[in-house]
Amino acid sequence: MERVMAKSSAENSMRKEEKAAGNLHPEPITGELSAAGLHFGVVASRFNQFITDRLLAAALDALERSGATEKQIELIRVPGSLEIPIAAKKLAQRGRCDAIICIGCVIRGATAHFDYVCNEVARGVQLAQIDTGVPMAFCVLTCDTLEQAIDRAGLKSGNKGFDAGLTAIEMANLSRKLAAKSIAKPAAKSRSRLRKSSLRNRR
Ligand code: INI
Repeated sequence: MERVMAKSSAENSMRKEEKAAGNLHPEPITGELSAAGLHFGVVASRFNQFITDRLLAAALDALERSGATEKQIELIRVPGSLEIPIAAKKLAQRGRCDAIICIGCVIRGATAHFDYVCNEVARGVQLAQIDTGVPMAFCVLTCDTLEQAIDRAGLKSGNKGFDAGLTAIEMANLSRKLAAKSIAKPAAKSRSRLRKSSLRNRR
């Protein structure tokens, strides 16, 4: 009985919170998942290539399924993950890429080297995208074991390369929208539907 009362009081307070949230429903600005008209860079590391090749294949698959052709993609190879940020930054500075996918795989060894490589590649890619304004999808696996890496390159945990491909497409489109002076408003029909639902909520 006590549990039932507690549940209904929790439901009531949730309903009150929903009401308090008001009637504002701003239309979010998002990037589409279409590669049409976009240009992509891919920087892939050769270290642990058994894994990075699988991430690369999945990233390219995501681009292709979203409508990209070979002409829209530039592939750069670097020796290890530590070299990804400089290559990605230089590629971005050439001015052609709408987004860049950074692919690497770091696997923990017996020394502290792993930590240095992981920290620096993450920091480097983040700095590169902030400095250049070109979105960079971070697809550098940082794993304790080879098994964890395999799981993330097409086995139990999906393929992070595919996810990175989609992220690059979405961010490339979003970036173009945000760079434009004006952003297209949502279609008139959906705006009026929004207004009606907000009026209904007010009653
Ligand atoms: N690079 C990787 O991409 N993954 C690793 O696991 C790795 N380990 O473990 O050493 C690695 N090291 C190389 C590093 O990225 C540089 O290429 C190298 O230090 C030369 O600058």
